[in-house]
Amino acid sequence: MKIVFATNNKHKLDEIRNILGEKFEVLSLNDIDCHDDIPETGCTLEENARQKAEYIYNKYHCNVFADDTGLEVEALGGEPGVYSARYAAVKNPEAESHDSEANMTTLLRELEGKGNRKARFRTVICLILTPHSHFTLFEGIVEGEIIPERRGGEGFGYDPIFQPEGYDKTFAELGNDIKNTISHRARAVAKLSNYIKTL
Ligand code: ITT
Repeated sequence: MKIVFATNNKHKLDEIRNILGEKFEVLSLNDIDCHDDIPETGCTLEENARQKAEYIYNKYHCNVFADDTGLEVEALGGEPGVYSARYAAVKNPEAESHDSEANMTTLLRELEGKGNRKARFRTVICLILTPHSHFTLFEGIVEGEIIPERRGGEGFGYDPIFQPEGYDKTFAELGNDIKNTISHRARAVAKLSNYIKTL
């Protein structure tokens, strides 16, 4: 089955292809020649995932899913959450959006002096299959904590400072093979894959 993953993030695309294996032919936005700046203006992960999937469905009428992911830190009332990609820019308008180093620096600064470092990654996937335009949402969560310094060279985004519960290594140290079996995205994708199998 061919399905478009509506993302501009190459790391996410590689992860999903790895997790879904041979069962699906996952096409990127590049593969369908879509170079649009897809709006992501929702106030929740659910709204953003739906907005991205509907944008592609309405324009190309193809099977599509989109995800939105946020890092939710308990002591910061769930921040950066839906602002995860642009956290540094939210706190400092001169900072760039999608700058992982700046985002991590900002988060570590916000957490300075706070005893509670509990956090979770939450992914929401929105799936739309032809010929119907209704959508289905899938959620995946991994609990963990934010460590005070970066560790590890794999993964992307906040991976060097996120240590999943039950492990003494960060996602960036554990590497993609382990991350892809326990991560927020892997859990949401497993639900999506099971759902499609039942159709
Ligand atoms: P698209 O919207 O094009 O899919 P994005 O990079 O904006 O790509 P998200 O909005 O889903 O992706 O994610 C927001 C940010 O959260 C992202 O830029 C990363 O910094 C971070 N992030 C997402 N998934 C992550 C993961 O598995 N590990 C570490 N950080 C992650």
